[in-house]
Amino acid sequence: MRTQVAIIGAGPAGLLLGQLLHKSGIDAVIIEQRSPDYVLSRIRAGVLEQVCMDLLDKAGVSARAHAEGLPHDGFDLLFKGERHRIDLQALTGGSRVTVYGQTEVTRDLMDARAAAGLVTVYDAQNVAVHDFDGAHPRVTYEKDGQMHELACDFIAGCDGFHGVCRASVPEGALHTYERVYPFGWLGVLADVKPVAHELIYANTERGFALCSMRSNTRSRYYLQVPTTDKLENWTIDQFWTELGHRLDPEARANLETGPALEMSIAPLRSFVAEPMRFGSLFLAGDAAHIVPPTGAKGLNLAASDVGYLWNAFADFYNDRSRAGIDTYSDRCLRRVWRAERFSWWFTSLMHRFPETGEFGQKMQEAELDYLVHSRSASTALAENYVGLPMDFGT
Ligand code: FAS
Ligand code: PHB
Repeated sequence: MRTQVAIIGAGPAGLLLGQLLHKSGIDAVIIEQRSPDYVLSRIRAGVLEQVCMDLLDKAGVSARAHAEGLPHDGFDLLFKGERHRIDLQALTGGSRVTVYGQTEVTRDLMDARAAAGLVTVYDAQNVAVHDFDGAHPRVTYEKDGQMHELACDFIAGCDGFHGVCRASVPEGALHTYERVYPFGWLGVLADVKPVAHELIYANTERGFALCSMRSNTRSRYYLQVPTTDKLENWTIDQFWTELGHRLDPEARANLETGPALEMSIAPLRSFVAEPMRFGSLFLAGDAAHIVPPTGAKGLNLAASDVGYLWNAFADFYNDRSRAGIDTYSDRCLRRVWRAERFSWWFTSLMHRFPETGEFGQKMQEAELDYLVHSRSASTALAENYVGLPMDFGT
C-alpha cells in the first residue's frame, strides 16, 4: 500500500491532520494501535482555544462544537476562601474559550473520516517507522496476524507521549527537557449540574482543585493528590467531601454530588523534545511535548502543531515549496515553549509543593491577590489562557 502521508496515532492530532489533509486533496492513512472505543474512552481535555475552534472549522467538523460547546468569557480564581473572576473577553478585547470535551472532538473527527471513506487502521500492532532519514520512508504494522507495509512520502508522528515515533529517532538527534511534578490530578466525571456556570481554579492550603464541566448537566472535577496516591484509596463520597473542603461556601452549597462515570489519576509533567522533525518524520502533539493540564494547553498545542504541519504539506504538494516543511519545527516550538511557560507558571502558582510551607502559601496568595487586582497582570493571564496567536508578529 502507498500513501502521501502516513499518520501514526488516531488521537485528536492524527485525526485532525488527516481531515485537514483530506480537505487539501492530500492522501493520508492513519494507523492506530487501539480500537475506536478505547480511544473514545479516554477522558482528557475540556477547553478549546479559538485557534483550535478555527482549525475544526477549516476541517469541516465543528458543527456540533458550535451547537453544543459552551462559550466561556471568563473563569474564577479561588484563594483565601474568595472567588475572583478573570474576565477573558474584556481583558483580551473579545477573545473567549469553548468548553467542549476532547472525547467529542475525537468523535466528530472519527465520524467525518468514516463518512469520507478515508483509511484508518485500528488495532494495529508492532507499528514501526523506517527510513525516515532516507529516500524511502515507510511504516510496517501487524493486523489480524498479517504484516503490512505502507510506503509514503512523509510520516506524521501523532502517537502521543508513549508512542513509537519519537522513540525511533536516533539517540543524540533529540534533546529533551522535562520537569515531573510531585503531585497528580484525581479526576471525576459525573452527570451532576456544574457547581458554577464558569470554571473555578482553587488554590487552597489542602491543595489545588478545579471545577470544570462538559455540559450544563455533566461536570468534570479535579483534586491535586500526591504522586503516591492510588485510585483505590478513594471512594466517590470521599472525593466529594474533599472537593467541598477546597471550595468557597457558595460553591460548596451549590455542589451537586452523584456517582462517577469515570475516575482516574493523571500524572503531571512538562516535557519538550527538540527538534520536532527528522527528515521525513514530523512529530506533533503529545508525541513532541506535554504540559501540566492546569493551563488547558495540551489539546490546543496538538491542534496548532497540526495547523502548521497541514500548511507545510499543502505548500509542498500544491506549490512544490519546502518552506513550511523546513520551518515546521521552529514555528511549532516557539508557540510550544510559550505554552509550556504559561502552564508551568500557572501550575506553580496554584498547587502546593512539598516545599511550599506557610511562607510559600503566603507568597502564592500575595501573587494571586496582586494578579486579580492588577489589570496588566490579569491581562497577561487572560492572553495566555485564551491562546497566543499561531503566527507571532513579535
Ligand atoms: P494522544 O495521546 O491523545 O493520541 C495518541 C494516539 O496514538 C493514541 O490514540 C494512541 O493509542 C496512539 N498510539 C500510541 N502509540 C502508538 C503506536 N505505537 N502505534 C499506533 N498508534 C499509537 N489536556 C488538556 O488540555 N486538558 C486536560 O485536562 C488534559 N487531561 C489529560 C489527562 C491525561 C491522562 C492525559 C494523558 C493527557 C491529558 N491532556 C489534557 C492532554 C491531552 O488532551 C493531550 O494533549 C491530547 O490527547 C494530545 O493529543 P495527541 O497528540 O493526539 O495524543
Ligand atoms: C477539563 O475540563 O478537563 C479541564 C479544563 C481546564 C483545565 C484542565 C482540564 O485547565
